Amino acid sequence: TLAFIACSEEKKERIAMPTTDLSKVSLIPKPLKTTPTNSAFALDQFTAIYTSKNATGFEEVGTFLADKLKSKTNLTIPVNSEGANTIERIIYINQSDSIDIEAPEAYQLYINQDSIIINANTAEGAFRGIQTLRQLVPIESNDTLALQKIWPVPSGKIVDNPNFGYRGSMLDVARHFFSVDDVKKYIDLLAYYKINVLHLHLSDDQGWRIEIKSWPKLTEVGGSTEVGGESGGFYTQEDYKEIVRYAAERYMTIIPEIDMPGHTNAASVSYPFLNGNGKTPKLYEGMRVGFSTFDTHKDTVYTFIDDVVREISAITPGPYFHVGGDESHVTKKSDYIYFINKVEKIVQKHGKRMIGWDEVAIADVDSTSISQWWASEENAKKAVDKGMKIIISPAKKAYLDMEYDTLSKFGLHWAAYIPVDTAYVWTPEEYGIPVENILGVEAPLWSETISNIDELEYLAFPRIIGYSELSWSIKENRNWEDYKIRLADQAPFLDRMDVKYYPSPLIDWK
Ligand code: TNX
Repeated sequence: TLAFIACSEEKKERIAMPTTDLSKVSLIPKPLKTTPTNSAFALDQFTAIYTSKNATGFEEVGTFLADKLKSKTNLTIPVNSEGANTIERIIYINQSDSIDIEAPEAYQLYINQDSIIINANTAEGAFRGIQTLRQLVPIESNDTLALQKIWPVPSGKIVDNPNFGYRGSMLDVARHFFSVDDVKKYIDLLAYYKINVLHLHLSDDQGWRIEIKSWPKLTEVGGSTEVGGESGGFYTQEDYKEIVRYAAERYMTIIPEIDMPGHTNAASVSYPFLNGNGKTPKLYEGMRVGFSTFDTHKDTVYTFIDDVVREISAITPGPYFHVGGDESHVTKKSDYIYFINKVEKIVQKHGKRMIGWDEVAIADVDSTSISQWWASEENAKKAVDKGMKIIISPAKKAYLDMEYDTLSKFGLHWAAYIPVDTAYVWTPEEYGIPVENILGVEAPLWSETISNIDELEYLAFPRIIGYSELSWSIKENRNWEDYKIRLADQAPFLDRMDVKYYPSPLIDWK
């Protein structure tokens, strides 16, 4: 038995023992069910990881865990090593068909004194489970109670499964471009909080950000600018594939968005035949919305769109293609409907499900298409009437580009000021959209006012952590007073990851 478990209360206080009460660890998102047994597993140099070997992906999950534990504790924990006779404690990551909840992302975590067992139906579930384990490992080792350093992990059982299968974030790389490395850093942080979708807003009036081999001027011309006149940028298809691969390694789906028929100035500057607003398109570096449109009547416009959707779909393993469809203020309503109807067919032809901002529900869209609700309740209702699934992204609650308050360094406030509590205290199921229609929650980060990763992090963190809990944890497990303490405890992780989060005065940061 480990000495530290038996040590006196007095001694515990003196050495500031990390808790052995599993229900007291600051986990985000909060798991479905936690049962503490008030002892601990001593993570140390005599620990090894073993995984199912015949089930796809489990060994990689084990290796991912070992890497993250290495950077947190500097321990080198072997994965599936044979004949290691110094091993005293084992972390098992198993494929199992007999866990309490049958679902792709469900997992069960048992922490005992000499073993940790993570059981999941799929490697995806195991991956979510190891994020919980990463959060359970204390930052500081205990150096006084054994000869070796130990990181005590409180014992007990966790049964977990997400409330929503779609837990998303959107990044606007069009208004300002963000490098592949920036996107990877963001993906890493999102994955730690179990977010499983990253929607990339790849085109807008100010920039076109993805290489299309059959239409090279899109990036040569349309990719050359951004808001404020800086130099823009774009992803080559190889860059994009690398983002997709990196996300997939973290069981995260990338959703590409090509916004149309509005928000298309950059495309129309590159190929003026696309333009339908009657003016000569010029590169645009401002922040206005709603002035551009494709010419919805030309066959060549649809040939162009077919090429774009085909090339992007071919390098996108996920099931979705987002066509934007928002704020097409200079497209006639009948033209808009005609356009969305045609584009939906193109998306389907290339094997994807169409997603559009809530306006697309005014067209004759299919029930298999998805509406992303951001503003209009009337459009949300239309989508429900059409049997569509809906992604919940209300601007007043879930827009990461809204200012925290009047002192905010970045952001806009056309929808609302969104302090950290407002971002967290709401219920996706309480907007009158039937639960069966809700696919999940997504928090969009528009980038008119941010141009580098530090500024991105200022707007996204800490609010995105709250959206992770809003989409993963059930309502009964969410509570602001409890959450704000758990959020404060994220500071050491965020600091270690060099995240320039907004230090909200509502939180008593550690
Ligand atoms: C509205 S939300 C937009 C974006 C802007 C954003 C700024 C939506 C579908 N369209 O074009 O970037 O507001 O907050």
